[in-house]
Amino acid sequence: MLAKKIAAEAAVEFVQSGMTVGLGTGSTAYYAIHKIAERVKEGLHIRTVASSRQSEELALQLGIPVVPLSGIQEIDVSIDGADEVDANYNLIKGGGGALLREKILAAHSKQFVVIADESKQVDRLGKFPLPVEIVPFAFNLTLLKLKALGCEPVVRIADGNTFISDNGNYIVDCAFGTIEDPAALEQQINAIPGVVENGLFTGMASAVIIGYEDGTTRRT
Ligand code: ABF
Repeated sequence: MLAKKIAAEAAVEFVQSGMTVGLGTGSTAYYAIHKIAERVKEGLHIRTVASSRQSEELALQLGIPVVPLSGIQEIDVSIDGADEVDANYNLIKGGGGALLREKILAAHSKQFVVIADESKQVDRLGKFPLPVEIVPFAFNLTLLKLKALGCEPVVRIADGNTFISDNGNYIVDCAFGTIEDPAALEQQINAIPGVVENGLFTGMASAVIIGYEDGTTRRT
């Protein structure tokens, strides 16, 4: 898909030799990882950390050096996709189930560059059900607390089984409808015992690159 590819490739211009780079997850981040691999072959000297097993495997297959997160202090730039992006750079992420590691990477990145095709732009977040990662223990009680915040929580199923994140947890997709105050909701959800993290990323993005099917990109 052209729009995703060109947004991803534009973001890779942020990467320079000597940097530690955070690799996102998903079909847009896939193109960024491929572009980074091309540049590594041309002599770009970097190390990377990955936000999912899937992205780590892809990077290693393509010859990109990947180091464990435990071995680094800070990330220079992370490049990652999103499910929704609002005009204030607030995001919903986690459609791919990697939101916890993605948020850890973003929180430790000097620059967090978000890449998306035009379909991800929204005025207000909330049409895309908000993914929330919860521990399996007493998950039904955690669902009650989530419901009390005004959503319909649904435990994610994949291939007929409960989806298990890279961290051994469940993902619950929470349809809130329009989210009036994303920053407040992000905190309210994380205050529930049993919640590990949620897919609202507020005030974290340093740049957003949107790709369009006509072959243009816009950096906001
Ligand atoms: C990850 O991939 C996510 O946080 C988000 O859920 C998804 C974006 O989807 P895609 O890039 O495949 O459209 O970045």
